Amino acid sequence: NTYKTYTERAKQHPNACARSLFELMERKQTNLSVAVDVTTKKELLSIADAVGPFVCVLKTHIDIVEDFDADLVAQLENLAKKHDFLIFEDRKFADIGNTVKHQYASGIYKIASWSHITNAHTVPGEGIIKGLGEVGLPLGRGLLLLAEMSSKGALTKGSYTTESVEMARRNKDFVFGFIAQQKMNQFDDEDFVVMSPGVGLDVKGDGLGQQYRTPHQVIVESGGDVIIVGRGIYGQPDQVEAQAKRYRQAGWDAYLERVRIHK
Ligand code: UP6
Repeated sequence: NTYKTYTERAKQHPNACARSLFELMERKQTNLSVAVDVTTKKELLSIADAVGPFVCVLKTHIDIVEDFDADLVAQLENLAKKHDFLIFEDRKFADIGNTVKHQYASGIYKIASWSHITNAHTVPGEGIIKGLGEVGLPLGRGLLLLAEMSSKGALTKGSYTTESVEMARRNKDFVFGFIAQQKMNQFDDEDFVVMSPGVGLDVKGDGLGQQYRTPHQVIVESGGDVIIVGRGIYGQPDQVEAQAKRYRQAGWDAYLERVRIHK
């Protein structure tokens, strides 16, 4: 399935969140997700508006925004409609089921009410998926599991990764994919979406453990589906739109190459 077109995968996919994602990727011809890791409402909205036309998914870390308010969420939702993208709050839940249930639905952020996609570590075991699912499933939300991290020395490897994939297999109603560095599909009947962070065209790292690969390495060589790019795009404020176009093109060219090679 990794080597099929996004359209073919949209037609066959059992998960509604994955279906709408694949359809929108094909419609907008983009497999780019921008990570907008900025700390003010104004910057977040202005970058989201600038990159909106070029992304399939806008990734947020909502808890770093200093002047967060309900209006920010309303405006983000408007931009998602205007530009046709999904919102992914990169919350990286990591607690027991009962706690994450509250963290997902309640508090100041009420993530489940506005974020189409969120993610979770598998450290606590499968209860974390059950807890988040109680909140997210009735709302039609989708969950990604962190099967592999991009950073140097990450412990997400070996049996941790394979057991995370097993957890996803047992919870396909809610879990539609992974944050990972390579494709995770093993069987003909499974089609997990892999979103890969740690993507950059100009630098190899950030001095704090982040490791970057190119869109070609991620999509063609490793079988990832969505490239997640943060500082490579918003790093220079006067180049946000130009960089978004550049990464969108690099990601889409890589996807077309992958489909061509495996035809
Ligand atoms: N992220 C990673 N690596 C992971 C998981 N998530 O970098 O394994 C997230 C970071 C950040 C983004 O939290 O939001 O992806 C990467 O940003 P960057 O392109 O600026 O390094």
